[in-house]
Amino acid sequence: MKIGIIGLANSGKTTIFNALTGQDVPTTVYTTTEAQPHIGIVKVPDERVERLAQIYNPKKITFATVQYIDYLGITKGDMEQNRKVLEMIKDVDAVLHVVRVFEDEAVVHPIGDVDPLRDAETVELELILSDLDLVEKRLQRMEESRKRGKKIDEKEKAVLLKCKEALEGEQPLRDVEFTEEELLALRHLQLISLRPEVMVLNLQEEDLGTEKEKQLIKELKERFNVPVTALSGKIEMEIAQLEAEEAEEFLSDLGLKEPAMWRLIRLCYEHLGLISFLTVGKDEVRAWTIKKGTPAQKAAGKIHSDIERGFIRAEVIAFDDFISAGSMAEARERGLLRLEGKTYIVQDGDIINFRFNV
Ligand SMILES: Nc1nc2c(ncn2[C@@H]2O[C@H](COP(=O)(O)OP(=O)(O)O)[C@@H](O)[C@H]2O)c(=O)[nH]1
Ligand SMILES: [Mg+2]
Repeated sequence: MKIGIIGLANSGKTTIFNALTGQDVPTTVYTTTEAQPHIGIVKVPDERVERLAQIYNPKKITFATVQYIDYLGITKGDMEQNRKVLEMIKDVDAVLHVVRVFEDEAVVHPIGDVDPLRDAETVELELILSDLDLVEKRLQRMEESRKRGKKIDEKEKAVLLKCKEALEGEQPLRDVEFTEEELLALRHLQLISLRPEVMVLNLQEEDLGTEKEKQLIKELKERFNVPVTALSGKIEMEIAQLEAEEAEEFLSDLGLKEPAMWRLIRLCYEHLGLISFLTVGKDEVRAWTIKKGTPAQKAAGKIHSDIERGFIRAEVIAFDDFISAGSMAEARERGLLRLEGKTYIVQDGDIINFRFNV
């Protein structure tokens, strides 16, 4: 899974990137213009994988991973610059939109003062304008082709017009209903407002867990129709640099249950409708990410296209059933191991052994 971090300059994107990845990229109080995006890959915490690794003691343990990309801020009214920023994250599965709530005189605000709702609106509008520009240019090119006597794809044109209308009404494309076919026709444009989004409010420590936090979350949720969560980027970045034991102590002092690193991954997983299935063995214990509702044969393709092609059956057991049985042999004995066909819908935490023939 790939997640792109966006927001205004100095909203705390890089700070939160550090918190999410445990990296230590320098942050600045002035607006940066550096050319390189920051990229961090982190494992998706999964107790099931750890438990299975204890049982199998495999040569290799592989967690599902998330890749975060942090680049420059979105600038109000600067389409050219914004396009450069968005170009960098156009193939992400989800967008993490950082909104500044923290007050700090030393940290310049690009619009002058701290106003979360206005800032979020500003960024959302820039995403919409950027998409509108792409859609209009594409329509123009199609029209030119048509004039030159070429046949154009009428289906694509229809869906582009549908996008244009929504975008002109300042509606992000993620709020528009599209058929699978329409989405396919749009795919090559890699429109950013089509991506699922999670909003993160970057609070100062004193505001954590307060009425102010609750109120803001409610307000932004209602306004933007996306999941909204809050954290203190600065604190979370410190936590991410600590050893596990120290981090736990620090968290409980602050009244937090877990680091934002975990909470945000879970939120994105839920919001994107992602689940994991597991494979086990002496060589490797591994988690694989799929979309909820994926049938067994397609899930097999995650591992290898040969397994998908030559799919015969899936031997499946739920993680909890496996743990209660204690071993595969015992699970088989108790009839907990099921043989499923290619249309079986894989469930979160299924341990699967694919039988295939190529
Ligand atoms: N007081 C305070 N400062 C923060 C917080 N998060 C980030 N900053 C500071 O704001 C400045 C800009 O942060 P940065 O992460 O570089 O913002 P970016 O431009 O969005 O990447 C840095 O000086 C950070 O230390 C926070 O939660 N509280
Ligand atoms: Mg930055």
